[in-house]
Amino acid sequence: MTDTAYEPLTTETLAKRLGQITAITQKLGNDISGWTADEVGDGNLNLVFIVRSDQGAVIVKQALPYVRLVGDAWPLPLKRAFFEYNALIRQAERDPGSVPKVYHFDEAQALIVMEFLSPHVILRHSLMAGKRHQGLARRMGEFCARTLFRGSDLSMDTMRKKADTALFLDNGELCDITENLVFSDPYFDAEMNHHTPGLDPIVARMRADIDLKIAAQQMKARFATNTETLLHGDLHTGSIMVTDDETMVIDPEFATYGPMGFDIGMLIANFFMAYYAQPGHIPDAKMRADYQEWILSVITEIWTVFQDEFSRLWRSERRGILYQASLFEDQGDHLACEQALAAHIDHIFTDMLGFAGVEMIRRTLSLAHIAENDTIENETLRAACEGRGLRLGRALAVKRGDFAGMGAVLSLARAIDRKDWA
Ligand code: SR1
Ligand code: MG
Repeated sequence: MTDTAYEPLTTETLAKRLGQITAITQKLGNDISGWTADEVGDGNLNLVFIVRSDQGAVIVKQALPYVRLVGDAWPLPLKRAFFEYNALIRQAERDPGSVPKVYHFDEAQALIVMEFLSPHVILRHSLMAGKRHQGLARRMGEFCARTLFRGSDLSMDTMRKKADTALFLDNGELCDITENLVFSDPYFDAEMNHHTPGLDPIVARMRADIDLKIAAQQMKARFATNTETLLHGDLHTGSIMVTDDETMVIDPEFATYGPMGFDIGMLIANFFMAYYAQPGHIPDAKMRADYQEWILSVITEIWTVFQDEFSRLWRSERRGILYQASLFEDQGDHLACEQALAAHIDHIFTDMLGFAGVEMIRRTLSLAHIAENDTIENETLRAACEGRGLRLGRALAVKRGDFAGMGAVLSLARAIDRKDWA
C-alpha cells in the first residue's frame, strides 16, 4: 500500500488499496476489477475479509483502533497486529503447518494477509453442530507441546529468550484485557459483566467464596509474573479451524510470554464448556451422551499427546537455559533428567487445571461469553448448562493441586453433568 496513515479497509476500498501488493496479486491476479471482498469477522476485535478472484482467495485481517465487541468507547492499540504477525511466524517455525501461511504484513495499516483456509470452519461452530474431527486432539496436543516447549527457556538460549520476552512485553494492553476479564471481573460486580439471570444465586455464592477469589488471584499472579514460554494467549475453540481431518490454529494476537499451562488450560476449558452446553444443541439423549463422551475423549487425548510430545522434545531438544544436558545426560544421570521432566509435567498439569477453571468461570460471568451457551434460547436450560460449567470451573481453580490425573478430572466433570442442580 502506498498510503501509510492508518485507515480501516472496507469491502469497497480493499481491492484498490491492496491491488499493488505483489504478495497478493500473486494469489489473486492483477485484474482487481474481478476481486470481491466479504467482511466475515465474527470475533471480538478485528476486521476480517475474504478476498476472492477467479484465481484464488486470501484472508485480510486488520486491527481496529478499538474493541469491536464494545465499540470506540474502548480504544485498543493497532500494534496487536504486529504481535499476531510475530507469533504466527514463530508458531509456523515451531510447529510447521499448524497456522495459516502469512503472505504480507503491513505494520502501519495493522493488517496481515494470509492463507484462506478452505473448507475449514471454526471449531466452536462445529462443536455446536455435533461434528467430530479426526486428528483434532492429536494436532492440538502436538501444537501445544511444540510451541510451548520450543518457545521456552528449555529450548532458547539466554539472549534470544530475553530479547523475545522484551519484544512481546509491549503487548501489554492485550494482557491487561486478559488480566481483568479472566482473573478479576467475574469475582465482583464489574461494569461489563453479564450473566444469565437464573445464575444469580450461584454467582452470589461465588463472589463470596474466599477460596475461589484467592485461587483466581493466584492464577492471575502465575499469568502476570511468569515468562515461561511464548503463549498463543487466546487458545479457545474459536481460535481453531477444522475440516473433517485437518486442524489449524489462528488468531494469536494475545501472544505474550506466560506460564506453560495457560494455553492448554484455556483449550480444555472450552471443550468442557462445549460438553456442558450439549443439552442446548442435541435433543436426543443417547446421541448427546455419545457426543459428550467424544468431547471428553478429545480432552484426554490432548493431554496424553501433549505429555508424550513434550517428553520427546525434553529428551531430544533440550538445548536452552534450563536443565542443561551438562548437568544430566552428559553425566550419565538419565534418572534425574526423567525425574525433572515428571516434576515439570506435574506443574504444567496443576497450572492447566487452574487456568481452565478461571476460563470456564469468566466465559459465563464476565464480558466475553461463548456461542455454545449464548445460542441456547431457553434461559432455564442455558442457566443449567452454564451452572454446571461454573461448578467444574470452581473445583478446577480451587482444587487444582488435588487431582490425581485427567481421569479424576473427567470423573468429576461427568458427576457434575449427571446431577440436576436446580
Ligand atoms: C475485549 S476482548 C474479549 C475477549 O475476546 C478475545 O477473544 C479474548 O478471549 C478476550 O478475552
Ligand atoms: Mg481472537
